[in-house]
Amino acid sequence: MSNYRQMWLDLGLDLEAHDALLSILGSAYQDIFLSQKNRPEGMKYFDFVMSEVHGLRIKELMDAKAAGRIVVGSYCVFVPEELILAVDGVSVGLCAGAEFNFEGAEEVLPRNLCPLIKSAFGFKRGLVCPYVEASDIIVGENTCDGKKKAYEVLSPMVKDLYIIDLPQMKSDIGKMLLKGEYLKFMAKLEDASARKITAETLKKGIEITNGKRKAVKRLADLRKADPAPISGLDALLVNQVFFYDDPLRFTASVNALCDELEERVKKGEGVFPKGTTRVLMSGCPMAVPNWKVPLIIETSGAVIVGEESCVGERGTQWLTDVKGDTVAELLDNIIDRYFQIDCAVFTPNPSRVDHVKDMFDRYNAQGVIHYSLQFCHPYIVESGPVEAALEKASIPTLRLETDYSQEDAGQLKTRIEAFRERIEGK
Ligand code: BJ8
Repeated sequence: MSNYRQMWLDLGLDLEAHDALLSILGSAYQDIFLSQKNRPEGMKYFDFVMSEVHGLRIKELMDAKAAGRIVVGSYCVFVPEELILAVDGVSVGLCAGAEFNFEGAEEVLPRNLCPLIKSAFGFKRGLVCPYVEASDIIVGENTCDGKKKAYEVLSPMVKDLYIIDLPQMKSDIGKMLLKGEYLKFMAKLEDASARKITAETLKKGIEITNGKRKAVKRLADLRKADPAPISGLDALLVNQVFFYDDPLRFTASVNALCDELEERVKKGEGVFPKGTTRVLMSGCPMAVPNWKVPLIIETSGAVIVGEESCVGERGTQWLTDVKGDTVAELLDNIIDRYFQIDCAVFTPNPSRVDHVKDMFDRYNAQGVIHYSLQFCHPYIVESGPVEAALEKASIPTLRLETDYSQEDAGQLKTRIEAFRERIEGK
């Protein structure tokens, strides 16, 4: 990584703070991922991506910029990657999952705010995130109140913050709003990139994005097997890398991993013994390096077999229809696809419970762990009705609310172990 110091300086990073972040990230990765037993060989690619997450990948972004392509950073799965690819742009996810420089974040934001937002601000104010600094446009969106208002504070700190207004109800008017906003976003991308979106470029963008989604769906399907051929931690990592790797290389690497996992399933090989208690995660997204709860679960005698989350199936389960000969037709397909995302900012949001139940059945899960980040009102409030609906359907459910600190790790472990014992009927 030392080869990249000049690049980081050119991006304006604070090298001392950045070194500290890399060292925390590196040792957490070593402890959590590299110490797992019986990992698939195919995870080596993702280990490499993570070891170069601020190195080679950033160099690729800088090379893309030098070749005249734009880099578009975003914080939400409502930002359509298809449109960014249609102007030959590079899409990167910017959400942050570490308790880093919260003091800096709390100088401009309230303490009682979701850690995901505080983390993004901590990274920005601490000048440690090369993805933020490399982005030509940062796209915010009107989802939860925390993000919506925080973008107002972020605006003067970045060179070009573009906000997409999003509907909060799945109504006809809501869909029209989404269409109007995506049309405006297309114009913004065309202007920033000096490229025109055509039916051909949009179709290509849809196909590339669908390719990623199909690959992670293939990975998800393999997790139905008992024994599970891959840990929940490794599967989460793949879903996290989804947001910033080169899309074609990512798709090829996930498919290569799946080829290997298919062999494992055929031979009845897994990462945990057959019969290990299987849980489904549901709730807030887990951005890199937020691995706390999955690590506790998978070191407490259970295996995670799916994620109903935006870093997981909520973000990837729908494909965009590629049929259509005009930009207008293809854009309608994009709107149809994104309007299905059942984020808790929508009211009401009944399809989410249906999806959790469906995933519970599909992945042969035995319990659901609902994960809310502290102060995330949409998911915390929704977790009550979700738990009630699941328990009514005889699905054991545990509701957790936590942050990015390690302070509650012991308490979480006790609760998760008790939940596993409940599932096992002990
Ligand atoms: S579509 S889940 S990515 S908004 S955790 S910042 S909701 S207070 S991230 Fe999300 Fe888009 Fe929805 Fe998905 Fe707010 Fe909650 Fe924090 Fe959140």
